[in-house]
Amino acid sequence: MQTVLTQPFSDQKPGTSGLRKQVTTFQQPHYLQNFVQAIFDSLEGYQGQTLVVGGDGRYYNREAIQIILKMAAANGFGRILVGQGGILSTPAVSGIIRKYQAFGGIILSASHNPGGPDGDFGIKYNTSNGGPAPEKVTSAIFERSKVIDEYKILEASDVDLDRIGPSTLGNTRVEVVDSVTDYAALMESLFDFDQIQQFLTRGDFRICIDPLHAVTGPYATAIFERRLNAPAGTVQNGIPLEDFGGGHPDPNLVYAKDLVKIMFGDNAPDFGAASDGDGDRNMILGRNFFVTPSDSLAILAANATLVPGYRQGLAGIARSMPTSQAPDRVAEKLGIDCYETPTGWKFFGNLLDAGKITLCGEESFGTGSNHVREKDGLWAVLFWLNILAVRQQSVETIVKEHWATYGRNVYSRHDYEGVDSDRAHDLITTLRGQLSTLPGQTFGAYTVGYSDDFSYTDPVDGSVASQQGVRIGFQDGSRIVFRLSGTGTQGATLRVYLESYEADSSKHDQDPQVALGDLIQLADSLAQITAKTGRTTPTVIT
Ligand code: G16
Repeated sequence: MQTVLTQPFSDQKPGTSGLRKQVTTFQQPHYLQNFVQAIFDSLEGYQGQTLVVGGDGRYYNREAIQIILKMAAANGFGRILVGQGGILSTPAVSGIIRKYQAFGGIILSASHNPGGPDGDFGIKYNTSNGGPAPEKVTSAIFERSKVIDEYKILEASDVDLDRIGPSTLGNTRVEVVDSVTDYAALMESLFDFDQIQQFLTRGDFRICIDPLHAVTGPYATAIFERRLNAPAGTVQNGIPLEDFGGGHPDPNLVYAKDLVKIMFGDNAPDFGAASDGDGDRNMILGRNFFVTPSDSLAILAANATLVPGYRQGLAGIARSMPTSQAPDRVAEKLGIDCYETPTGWKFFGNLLDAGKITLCGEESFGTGSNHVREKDGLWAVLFWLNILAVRQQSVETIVKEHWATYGRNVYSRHDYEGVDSDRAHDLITTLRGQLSTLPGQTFGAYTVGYSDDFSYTDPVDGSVASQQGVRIGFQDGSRIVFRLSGTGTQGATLRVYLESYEADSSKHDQDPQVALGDLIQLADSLAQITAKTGRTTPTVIT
């Protein structure tokens, strides 16, 4: 065992979901090692315990895993479970931590950010409930990273990550496990696979699944093509590649372009879905039809009792603050609580552990439940397919019937990526300065009802998260939310979330960009987006 002297790096503050940086940053000598040691130094009681390790297969995954295995062994973990080839999706890690009662897990991914030598890499720690470390743990890791002066690592040859089975590293047992088996079994315990299989093999309902050359490739192929017998070729772009084939593994209408072309083309399949780099996000499409993630959560909640794993009903649901209020309407009708949390899956953990919620989701293409403590892309796809197999209607019909019942929360997010960081912070600071004067002011058809910087008090442990996004709510129920992304690695990304409510079903077919036109202009003038960022149009609209 070696103890290596090191010096702290000042930039190891975890963001919305772990530490994300460019690969070249992680490749600096000691950079990854410092952060891993800072994680271990912030934990107590892991000697002899089990650690789960896996990543999304992006460039630098294998090298990072070898370093982490040797450090975990040197630091005294008793057993390490690692995915074959270093591959484990984020929800699969969460499930494995829970199933094997591990102490925690380390996930290597920069999620939807591009990969490759010039792309991004990331690392995050998950606790024994299978969920992302809460803020008090990530803060402790950051504090430790600022003063760290040594780390421990074993001098040993690399573990063969491709061969399933046990080996040893010093006194630590390392088990290379199949990446898919446990996850697929968990899915089969929640959904009616026989009914979905019949539905997919009948010949009149075609699906197309696009893992975007990222981690869900092997999971999707095993579940859809082998277990559910969907035709070969149902899964496209299914081989995980270190650079995701040069693409951007972000399941939205801009980056999932192969799938969008098929689903909005002639003779389109009935259902399409994509997932992101590490398999926790999902995008759901019908034939020529896009389902917003906020609507998707609302529809899953409204139809949950059609699915075996949720037949007993829901304890409650939760959504992140910028997510549309469509799920709130379903919760109200079901007579259950709907919690509003800050952006970041880690904020759902306590609510799930306390049994206060069963389903949760975010506008950022994330949906999940109490089956694990991460959002889960393929779970959402299977949930939709189970509902479709029961209801025997198209995706579009199901969404439109939902709107007819609950009204439509018309929604869009405008992202301005790669904005100069100082300018972006100045924009938010200026907005914060106006918050007290906005209520009561009228802008065209909109009168401000409230304006604040969202603050959340966790109902389970009382912890407070403040400055989580500027909200401006209007008297007619419309909203504009501004916040800076916590997952980007270059400059700043300004996110503007726009929402209005339309009860009249004769207006439900309107293009959201048209329906939200006045709010979009108002957002620009209130925040001076063009003047402060120099941008006239968003980089990505979803
Ligand atoms: C992460 C978090 C999500 C969050 C998303 C976007 O997702 O887990 O909770 O909604 O980032 O965050 P931001 O708006 O700060 O960029 P992922 O899929 O990147 O891990």
